[in-house]
Amino acid sequence: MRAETTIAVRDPRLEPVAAKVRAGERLDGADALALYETGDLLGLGALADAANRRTNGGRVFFSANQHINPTNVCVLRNTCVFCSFARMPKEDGAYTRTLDEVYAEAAAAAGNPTREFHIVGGLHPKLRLAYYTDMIRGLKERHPDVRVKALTAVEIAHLARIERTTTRDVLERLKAAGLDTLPGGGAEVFGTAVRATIADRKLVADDWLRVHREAHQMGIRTNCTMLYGHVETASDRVEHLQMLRDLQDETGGFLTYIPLAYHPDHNELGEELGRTGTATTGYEDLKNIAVGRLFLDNIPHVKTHWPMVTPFISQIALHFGCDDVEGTVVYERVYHEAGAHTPMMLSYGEIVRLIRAAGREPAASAASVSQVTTRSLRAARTDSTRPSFEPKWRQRGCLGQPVAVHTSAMPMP
Ligand code: V47
Repeated sequence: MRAETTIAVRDPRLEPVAAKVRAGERLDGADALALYETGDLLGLGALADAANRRTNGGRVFFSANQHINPTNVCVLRNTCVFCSFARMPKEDGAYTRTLDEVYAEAAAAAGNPTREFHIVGGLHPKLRLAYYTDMIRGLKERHPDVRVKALTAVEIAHLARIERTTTRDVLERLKAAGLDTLPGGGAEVFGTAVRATIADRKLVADDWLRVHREAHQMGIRTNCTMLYGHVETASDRVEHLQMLRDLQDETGGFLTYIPLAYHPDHNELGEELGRTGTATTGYEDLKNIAVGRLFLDNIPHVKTHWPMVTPFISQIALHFGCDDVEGTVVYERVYHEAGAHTPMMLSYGEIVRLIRAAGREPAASAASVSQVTTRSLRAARTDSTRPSFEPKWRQRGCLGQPVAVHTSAMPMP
């Protein structure tokens, strides 16, 4: 008897969903809605845990990474009302790093196990594409073993506008400079009503998806996200996940899904909702991990973002369908300016300890990693006209054993 046949759910509405999960069948939108609406968190978690173990066993991936936010100047400062990070060019606290300052910040990677720079920032009205291509080239020269995950689809589209060129051209020039992967930010919630409320002038859903499609077609793997816990409904969440799943069916290029917990401090939306000082609840955080795992059956990894939900919720998420933990981070501004009370960084050893203490294994050999396949990854491999997304990576960790694997920083073959 397979382990998952024993999963018990208390909510009768979950029974048909549980039957599909046991049989390895795809869930539809109505199933996802039932999962979001259930009060049976433990039943939901058990289903997601079973689905995760089927794909990833007990392995938990993480990336020894360093976040870099080169500028907080952003033309969307007054319209993305959920954001506490952005500033107008002349506003108090506005900053833009020179390349030398970025290299000085990145120098922390030397002598550390860092294997990925995660670079996101505001939409600066004057910074040209050359600033970013020079930055990536300079980082690669100084840290040849560190991969670069940089610029959300929103930033790519902004650069295309400034340069009067296409997003495809921007991606090509970034890739030539050494860009490895794209982060999943800027997706927020795709539904037009929600987007009009929280991010009125931001890149629309179809364009966000188009940039990721273009990246995938070029062999650049990307992540995807959903910002939850503000004005969105369960139906909005399901619609958002459906759009991600559809693109993944088409391209197979998403590597990791990361639900991002909205933080209401120091932003207009938080004040309007009267929620300054509070964030999402652990219940919602775990639910979003679990539904992501169950509905996004074609995206190999689901990541918990400990700076937003706390390291301890992240640890519990490992039993709710999650197989990937945000990395060491080092220093970041986007969530901490919005009220995240978590540490700015976790050490490599602390992340390993969190994972091991949850009874999971922060280790993967190249052989076990190559077993990570999904329906779409298999499909991608059989279509010779598309880039192959076969994983080929592994990392030897600082503890002298193969411990950490960079799901979000996987190099292309
Ligand atoms: O798109 C902004 C979010 C995102 C707030 O790909 C906020 O591995 C909560 O791209 N409360 C940018 N969230 C971050 C991002 C990211 C993060 C983690 C992992 C990855 C990855 C990518 O930060 C934005 C937005 O959704 N954000 N403000 C806020 N007040």
